[in-house]
Amino acid sequence: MLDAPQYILRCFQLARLGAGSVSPNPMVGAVLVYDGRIIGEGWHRRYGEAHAEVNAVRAVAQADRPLIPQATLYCSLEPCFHHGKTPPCVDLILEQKIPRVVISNTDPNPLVAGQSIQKLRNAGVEVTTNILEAEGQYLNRAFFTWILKKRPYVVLKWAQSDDGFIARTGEQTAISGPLVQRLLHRWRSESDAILVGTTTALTDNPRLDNRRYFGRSPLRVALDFKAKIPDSAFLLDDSLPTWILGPARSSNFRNTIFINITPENWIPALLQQLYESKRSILLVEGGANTLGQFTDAGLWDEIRVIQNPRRLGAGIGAPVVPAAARLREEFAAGDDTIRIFTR
Ligand code: AOF
Ligand code: ZN
Repeated sequence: MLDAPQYILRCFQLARLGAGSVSPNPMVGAVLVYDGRIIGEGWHRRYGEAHAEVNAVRAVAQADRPLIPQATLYCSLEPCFHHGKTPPCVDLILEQKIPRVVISNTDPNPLVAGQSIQKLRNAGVEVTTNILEAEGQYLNRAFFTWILKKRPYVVLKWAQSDDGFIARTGEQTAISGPLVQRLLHRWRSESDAILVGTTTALTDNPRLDNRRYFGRSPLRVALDFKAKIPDSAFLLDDSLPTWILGPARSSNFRNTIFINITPENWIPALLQQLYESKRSILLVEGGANTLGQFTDAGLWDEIRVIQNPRRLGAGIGAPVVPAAARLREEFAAGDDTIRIFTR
């Protein structure tokens, strides 16, 4: 098992290719190895479509097919046990007579939850588990939260100046540089929903779409308890699926839904609605008041702070990173430094 970590790392790389396309499913990668050579690899590409293991087996060349019953299957997640949108991967492994399986994470989905590992072992398959388990959990932190807490994974994001301001008061203020703009749109493409408060909707008139990266745009969500967002705002242009938390408007909308949630307790109510509509990652883009409500309620899983070296001198103060936050990643993009905290 000395080689196990490198093949599991390869599974993680493959899994990551599903980012933005598979939620609320996990990102999963699988690699088939015979005698130190990868003979097949695959990943879960799109929600509702084939699982990683199926794609790895399909990828094996005709000439290598006879090697499958002597190969080792590496999976970033325990193979599934259930008939979901696809047949159980555990049965595929038994049909293909794969003799050894190496897994990073046990699948926390109650429909799986160790049952596949047991079934494989009962059938005489050699199973090794928990290889790079912490790394696997970090990769699929949104999925683990979704399954175990039955709510979306909440990501708070803001950009701040060197002197700790997120904007000049009352005007749209560019804080971070062009490379970060692209990264932000990548984050949007990997989120299922994106939220702003009323003040941000009014001062920035944001589109909240993904137009600077590949892939999809998330569901747009805006707080509008007092119906202050003007009809001319991009958020009310009906161009993308949008939830407005506030009173209904009279026009004919096709993509825009008005949700009457009471301003007290709106965060758990919104998270519940997102959960029920199978949206597993919520990105909160501001502003300070809305971000602060999430930190005050303790309802956050991750915080991404973009730090720019310029000074603003005055403006709206950045939210405070809560004491429970733990720095997980730090990297530069142009002049900006990005820090990712989890709990
Ligand atoms: C695997 N390999 O690549 C993935 C798995 O609705 P379905 O059929 O797509 O099933 C979704 C569940 O299957 C998901 O909640 C998780 O437990 C597991 N995902 N399992 O063996 C994969 N994506
Ligand atoms: Zn499966």
